[in-house]
Amino acid sequence: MALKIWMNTGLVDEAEAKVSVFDHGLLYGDGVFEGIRIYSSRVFELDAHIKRLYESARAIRLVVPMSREELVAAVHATVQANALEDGYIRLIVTRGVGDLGLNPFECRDSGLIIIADTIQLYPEELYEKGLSVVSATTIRNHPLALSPQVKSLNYLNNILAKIEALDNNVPEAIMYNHEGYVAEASGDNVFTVRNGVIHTPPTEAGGLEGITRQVVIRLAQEEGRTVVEKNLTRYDLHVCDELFLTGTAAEVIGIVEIDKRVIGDGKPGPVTRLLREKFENYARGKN
Ligand code: PXG
Repeated sequence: MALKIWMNTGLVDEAEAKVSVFDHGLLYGDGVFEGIRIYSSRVFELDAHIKRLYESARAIRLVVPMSREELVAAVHATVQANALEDGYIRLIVTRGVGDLGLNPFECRDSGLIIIADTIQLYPEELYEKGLSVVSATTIRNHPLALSPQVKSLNYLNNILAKIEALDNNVPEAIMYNHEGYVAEASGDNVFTVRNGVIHTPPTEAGGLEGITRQVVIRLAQEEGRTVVEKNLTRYDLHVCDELFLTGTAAEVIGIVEIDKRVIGDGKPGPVTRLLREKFENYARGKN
């Protein structure tokens, strides 16, 4: 079925949802975005996603062409127009149409696109078996270049790491920062469990401030688990008892091999399984 897409001020048919070749989102990757899930007809953690979108936009001096309230209403209108019970929303703000020069202030109006569609997930079997990953040689953006906290339309840094993963026949790669500490995976945040304690890199290490990450930290604490934000090295990933990723698309997924080292007993561990279950229940409003 053809989708209805929100383009700037209202919904249009998919066939009419087109962007100018002069949009700086295309010419320079100049813009920001969010990826949001719909579970059981509810938009998951919408306020947190809207907040992050506005912060990303502010950081790059991009004007979101709507108030937060209007944007929330536009998201809901797009979900309803496509009658989605479960799915995925891609919210995009581009710098808009300008000329062929870099100057973003020559672009008069920011572009706003909202796509709500179904989502292609990792097969269930991978959640049971766990993923293999590799350490990427491509480091995460330096914070004085493009801050990793900006969810910008320029994802080449992460795409280069993803290519390294795929070249090694694994679906994900772990990215380190310019100091050698773990930053994140190409599209997910990283957690370890060692001697019963959950660790995750602080945001300053170069990861996106993941919304799934925040939910998982809270769910773990509600279970009485200690979660410590601290810098992790490749060694920490190689020797931990459990390793897992969190993100909008992957939710909570165990890693059972990294750089050919087997993690734990080679299966997703008990903390990973518990947090995955807690997350599923929370997302679907079952707790
Ligand atoms: N790091 C990066 C670089 C991301 O892009 C995350 C961490 C996890 O953040 P959230 O807020 O989603 O928990 C992301 C988010 C995809 C896909 O199709 C990836 C993301 C979001 C939506 C879809 O791989 N990444």
